[in-house]
Amino acid sequence: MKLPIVVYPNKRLKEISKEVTEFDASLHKFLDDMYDTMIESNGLGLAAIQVDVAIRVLILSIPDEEGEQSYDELLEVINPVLSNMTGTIVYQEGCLSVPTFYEDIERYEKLTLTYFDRHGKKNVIEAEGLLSVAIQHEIDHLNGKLFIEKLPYGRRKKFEKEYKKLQKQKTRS
Ligand code: Y12
Ligand code: CO
Repeated sequence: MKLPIVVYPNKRLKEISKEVTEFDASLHKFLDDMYDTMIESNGLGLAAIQVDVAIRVLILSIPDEEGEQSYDELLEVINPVLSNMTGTIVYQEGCLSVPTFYEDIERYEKLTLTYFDRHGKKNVIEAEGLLSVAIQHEIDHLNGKLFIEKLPYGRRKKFEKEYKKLQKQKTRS
């Protein structure tokens, strides 16, 4: 079931999400709904707060070399912790909660992610490149941060002006 996506500047996106303690059927149903929401919205990643649930859950579906997203490659990440961050990478990021806008953002190039899966099993993976960028983008959501907050002052001002203009156009049509 596709869930409604919370869109900037909704204040809910600023909330700090809480740790998951129960790895039960209701969490599994919620993860399935998050997947439907992300795929039907053409997303690569989604955090729970983007569908108005403030828990430390995110999902990622990074396309393969052919640009295909497969359910087998889906990463369900619960209570994530980052370590061993090294290097820098600049990537043009987008977000389903900030529709239509893509901005160059600097992130760590490589990192280690420790997390729990839907059954409460602990996993540790190494990530680099696009996966590393996407993990950092989604963990920022769990801490109430959006990628646009990383923009320098001038670019942020320009973004706010263009975003407001676009919202006005949308309400008129
Ligand atoms: C690299 C950088 C950031 C991420 C985080 C996940 N971001 C997304 O999944 C963004 C999706 C997105 C989808 C949009 O919709 C379409 O393309 C149809 C979009 O454009 C509009 O809403 C008009 C903007 C963002 C992952 C990897
Ligand atoms: Co986002």
